Amino acid sequence: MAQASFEQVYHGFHAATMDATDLTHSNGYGIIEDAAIAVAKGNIVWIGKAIELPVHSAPTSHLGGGWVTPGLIDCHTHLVFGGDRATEYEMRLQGASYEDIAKAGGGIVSTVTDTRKSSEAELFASAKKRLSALMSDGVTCVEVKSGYGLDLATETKMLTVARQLGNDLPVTVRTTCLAAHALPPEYKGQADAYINLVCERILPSIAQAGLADAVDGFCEGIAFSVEQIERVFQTAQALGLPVKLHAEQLSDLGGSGLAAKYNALSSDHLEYLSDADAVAMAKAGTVAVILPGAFFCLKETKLPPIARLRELGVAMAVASDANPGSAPVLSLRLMMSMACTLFGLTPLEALQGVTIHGAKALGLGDSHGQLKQGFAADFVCWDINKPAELCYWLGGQLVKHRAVAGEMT
Ligand code: DI6
Ligand code: FE
Repeated sequence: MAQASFEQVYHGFHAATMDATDLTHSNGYGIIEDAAIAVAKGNIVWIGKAIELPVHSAPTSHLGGGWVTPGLIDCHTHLVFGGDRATEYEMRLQGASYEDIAKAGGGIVSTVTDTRKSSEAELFASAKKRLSALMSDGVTCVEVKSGYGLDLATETKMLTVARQLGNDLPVTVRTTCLAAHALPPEYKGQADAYINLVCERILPSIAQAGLADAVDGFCEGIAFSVEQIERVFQTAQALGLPVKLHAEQLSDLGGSGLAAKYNALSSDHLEYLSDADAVAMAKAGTVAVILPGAFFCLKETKLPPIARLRELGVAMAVASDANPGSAPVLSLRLMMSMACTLFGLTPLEALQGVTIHGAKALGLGDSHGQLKQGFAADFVCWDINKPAELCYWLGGQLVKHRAVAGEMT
């Protein structure tokens, strides 16, 4: 009998495949009890019940029980930055608001100063520590944004470091140029001139160097207007790069409607999202990325319109927003928990948010975020008895095994 050409077989676990097309086994998790996964060339080449495995002669590992899910995808982070903002955190605890601090020259701009001063090696070393924490809690794919450079040299430095993280560590890294994150101090009072720099110089150069997989902006009273972001999106489109947006985090400027108009991969934050823009996102297939860590850290009280997004069928992703100001977050699983407790997602929606929908928010919906033939063999084996435990436990070490491109890491 012909043998299947597997390179490695894993068994000894139940699987929650999150497979969108084959939900016959369960209630949305794509459950396969007593499952096996066969891999070759970094991809899943067979998945099903272990007793149905085809004849093969590949090495076989028993994972010792527990549940296997797709590796977690953190689709919104700012992991590369210099310094920290613990002092600003103490100021906020004393009553200063995030916007007050930003207006007084602190906030994002203080991280810009520290990031400009840091060498590539320093940025790599500090980001590696934070990324390692996310990875040890189950992340196998992460998006990393620039946006603390706000000049060509430093934006380039940040994205080079982000690419290097992906080359050196067992994790897939997608990079996003967020040059339109804040107004650099040298452009005070000249936001349009800075947007000229972003569109005429920074984005073309970053695109030419192949350093960005997408382009992002911050549409907000303390950052850029819809008109300014539209110029950034037009430039991105001309350069062939997909867009995403920080929108409706602190107020409703209508950024998400603009994002939908440009077929953005995602619109992120969304506490102040209007109904019209939610409808526009649904029509465009733009993913709603919810960031409960920033909501929690800023003691935000306005909730994103989760029930409406659900009703409209907008895919909801959950991400860490890991950054030194509004979300010093080092666990994506904790964000799943907060997405349930603070925002009312179900544990199933939270897991979809860091797998199938996280992948979609990165343009990786056809290769990542599901355990399925032809998809990347990125998965995590968890020491749990049911998938809802991923949201239920706060902290702790639940990861038993982690595989990226079929290799245990
Ligand atoms: N919103 C955020 O959550 C991050 N950027 C943004 O536009 C926060 C960035 C920071 O405070 O350093
Ligand atoms: Fe962010």
